[in-house]
Amino acid sequence: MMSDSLLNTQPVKDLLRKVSGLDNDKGDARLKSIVHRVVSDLFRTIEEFDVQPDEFWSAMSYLTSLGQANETGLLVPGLGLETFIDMRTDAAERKAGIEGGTPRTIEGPLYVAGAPLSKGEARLDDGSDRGETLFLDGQVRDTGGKPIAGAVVDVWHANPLGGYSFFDPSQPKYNLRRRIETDVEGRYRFRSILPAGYACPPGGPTQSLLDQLGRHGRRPAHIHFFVTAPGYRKLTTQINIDGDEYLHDDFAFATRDGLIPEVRRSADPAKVRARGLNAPFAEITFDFVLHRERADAPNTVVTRAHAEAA
Ligand code: MBD
Ligand code: FE
Repeated sequence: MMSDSLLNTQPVKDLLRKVSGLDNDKGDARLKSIVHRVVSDLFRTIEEFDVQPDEFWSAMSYLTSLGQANETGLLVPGLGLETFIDMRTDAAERKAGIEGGTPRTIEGPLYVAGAPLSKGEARLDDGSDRGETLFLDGQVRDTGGKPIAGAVVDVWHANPLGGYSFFDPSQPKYNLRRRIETDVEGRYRFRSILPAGYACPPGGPTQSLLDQLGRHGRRPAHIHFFVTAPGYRKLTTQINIDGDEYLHDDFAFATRDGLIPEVRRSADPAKVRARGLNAPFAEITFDFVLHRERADAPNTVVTRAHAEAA
């Protein structure tokens, strides 16, 4: 930084202190410090890049349109912020001696609370969607290999067009969203249809920024999970559908080793008939390994605004 920068002058320093309330004794001390840092960094960016007024106001109308389009939750993973938050939780856990178990990855913006709850098994689709049938099953265990009965596997995924129910109003309520309680052996299973990858809304503010960064806004096909059980650390994760062209090129940076299970495909007519189907289907087995809750580790239950289907 140039030493003759406006930023180092007393009037700008005074301005930043007043802006962030550091010159009064009211309000929230932590927030004041953070606002001071963020606004100072913005001033610095404007100064160092000699940002012109037109550019500045274009950025402000960008933020307005991002909020109006309800895409803040989409830009955040697109800029790697949600992954960075996860990296920090991973690091804090390592520091607390928590290692192994199923890796976490980002929640993303498309969870809806309150999906129907069932015991042991569920069907996520209502049969109206065309798509390859998927059978997914697995076990929830602790890090010692002990099955966890009564764990809740809260699962959500896109349809074969990459759309999520609720956000895509053409889909039935809670389509492809369920909560499944594990049985006495810690097992869960469900029938659904294979999702397709997600694409940021074309023409929206997130895609428009990505375009200017020379990036795409695509995610590989994936299935989201929250896995919870009393006395255990909440797991937020996803699995990817192997073979997707964006598997290792996710605009939201959520793909991780350990989250790409094998997809077993069956076309054998006898097997197809045995499942009551008339077309080839896919099967995935995926087990979840949870850590016991501990007071000295960062909380993994994240408070975040969620939609709830009306
Ligand atoms: C998704 O389905 C998603 O999971 C994320 C992280 C971002 C956009 C769409
Ligand atoms: Fe998703």
